[in-house]
Amino acid sequence: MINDNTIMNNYNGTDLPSAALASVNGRSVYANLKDKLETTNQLGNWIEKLSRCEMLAENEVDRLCSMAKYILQFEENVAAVDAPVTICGDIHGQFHDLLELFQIGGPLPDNNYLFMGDYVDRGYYSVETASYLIAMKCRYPKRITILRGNHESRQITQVYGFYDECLRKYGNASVWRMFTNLFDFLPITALVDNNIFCLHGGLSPMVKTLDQIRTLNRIQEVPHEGPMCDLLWSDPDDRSGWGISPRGAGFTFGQEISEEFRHNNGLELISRAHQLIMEGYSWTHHQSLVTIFSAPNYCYRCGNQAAIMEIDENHNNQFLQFDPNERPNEKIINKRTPDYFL
Ligand SMILES: [Mn+2]
Repeated sequence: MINDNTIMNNYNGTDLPSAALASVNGRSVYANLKDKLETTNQLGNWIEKLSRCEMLAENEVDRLCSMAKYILQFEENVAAVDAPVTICGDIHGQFHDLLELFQIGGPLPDNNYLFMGDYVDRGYYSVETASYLIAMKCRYPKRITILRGNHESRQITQVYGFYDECLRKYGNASVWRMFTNLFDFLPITALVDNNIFCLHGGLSPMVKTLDQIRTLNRIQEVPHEGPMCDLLWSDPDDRSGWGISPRGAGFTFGQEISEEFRHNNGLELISRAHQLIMEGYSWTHHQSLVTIFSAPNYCYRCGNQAAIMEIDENHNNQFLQFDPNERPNEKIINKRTPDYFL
């Protein structure tokens, strides 16, 4: 649990929702039943609107982000998740493909989901994608976990599309500010049944144990270096040891580092996202680490499949692959797959 002083120092007390929704640690935080019903109805209406790819009004995003902050402040840096759960990788503003993902994986709240970050940038619908996932988090807080990716950052979103999209769709930067303030509250890693460690990027030379992650102050912009940065930016590599990352942040790490981290923390598997995979998923480091990428035909031109990983009660895994949800107005721009994407 992040400590209360940290939360209060970083928390803008004026935006607490008048009626928080859901229960936190089994305790109802609704002022009364009427508030609870109104909030539930409101979230239902927002989800319905968003599922038609219609964006929320600015004041609705404000309220939604306040609700989400209220819930996320109670989540730990290493969010505890129970199997069965479906684990998903990068989405990158491909909203129609996100709807396809829920078709393939099954709807909430009948299915549990864990998303490993990178909801915004690159695709045309970062606003709708972020709004939808955050609304689902508020509506079904125990059923969906949303981790932070390296793109859930003020600095990166100003370069790769989300900032411009907010400006274009809302006419000012306030919605971008609301979302990026909320991103500071997203948990940075998750642990499924104390066994499967999930995060966006990879390992850090400064992090040997999960307890070290638990002590980090995560309520901040993604730093340029250090453990929190590495967890969101690093990549596994075929070369052994720690290497300098071509991304300019985080590190590359070899198989023996994955094995050691797994052994020291009693882990069965490390699950991460962050890299384009043509088949949607890929095993590496002698099956100790899996990469999952859930944006099919990434950037509308990479020609890749997407995948999600279903983990059942006995920790058996099954991958579901899917192709883009075709839409006539988004033609394939370029078949060439770039060598490298951030
Ligand atoms: Mn990433």
